[in-house]
Amino acid sequence: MNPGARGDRQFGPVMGQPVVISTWDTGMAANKGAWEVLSRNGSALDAVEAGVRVTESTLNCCVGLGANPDRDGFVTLDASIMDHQFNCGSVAFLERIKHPISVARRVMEKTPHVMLVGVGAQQFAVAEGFPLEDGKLSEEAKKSYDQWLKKSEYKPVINIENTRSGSFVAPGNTDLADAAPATREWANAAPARLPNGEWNHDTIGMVAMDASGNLSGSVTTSGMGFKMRGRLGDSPIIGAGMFVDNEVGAVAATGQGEDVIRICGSHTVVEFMRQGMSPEQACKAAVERIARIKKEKAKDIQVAFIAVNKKGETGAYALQKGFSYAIKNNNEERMVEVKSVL
Ligand code: SD4
Repeated sequence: MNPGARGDRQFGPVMGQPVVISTWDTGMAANKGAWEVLSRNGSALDAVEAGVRVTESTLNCCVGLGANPDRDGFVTLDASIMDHQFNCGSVAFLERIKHPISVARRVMEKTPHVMLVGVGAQQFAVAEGFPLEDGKLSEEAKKSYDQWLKKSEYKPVINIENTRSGSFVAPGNTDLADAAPATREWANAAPARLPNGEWNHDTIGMVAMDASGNLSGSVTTSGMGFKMRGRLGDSPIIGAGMFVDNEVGAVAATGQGEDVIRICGSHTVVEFMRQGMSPEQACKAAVERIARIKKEKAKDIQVAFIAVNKKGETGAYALQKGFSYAIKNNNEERMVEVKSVL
């Protein structure tokens, strides 16, 4: 069978038409970084690494070492990367390393493994020559952490795992009014929205197609601000936060990782595209699945997917209004407002 054929639908590479898309406004600068590679006929893999490194290098609430810490005051980073041949690598719960995406790539290229976490990931990074940074919070992160500490009345909660509601709660939401105190505390530990009212996430997820028609994807994040220590989201989990099948398409997710993991989100979007849906339709179908699962609680969270298919068509869908993605190709460089289920 033609390797590009799936059922009655053909996915041929679009030679010479590179494209890169990435999540949220910070995607504009990240796309520029990726474009430097793509416009010189570089690989999609190099592009998605270079692109999100731009975001890792800038001050951002939710990406890189300047980001908001966990509830114990430490910045812990997650990242994953995948190429057009199912090679993939990820790091999670990584501390004091500036470029987790590049460590993820080394995991992919230099170890027989896919995923390294915590101290082991850090040891590997240092052995590979990545500098160990000082671990101090950025001024901005320190301010928001101090503010969060005041309101959270943080204290360790016993058996919190047994009481979790599975949903972060927006400020003012009374759904948990009757819940066990520990449940409410856990909800407060990782607010759905930051003090300025914005959603508590700003992951950079990026997918790209290069001039040879090959696809790759990357994600890098500090996860949810003020999360429980040790919490991982979807971003480092291949198939949840990001997935690439070079015969079909590439997908990245942002938003509340727990609910992306629940449906193996990015892989699910790829499979919908394999069935013939456009990138937007496929992202929509996955978001609708999350909405069905979450029922009433869907209004308290945000989840979104971005996707590119083998024809270089792009699309996205979000659960809530307000999500946008950045696109760059030979013809355009702009933000795209994304439709939402709610
Ligand atoms: C996570 N999806 O850790 C990532 C980052 C994010 O809300 O967007 N957080 O769940």
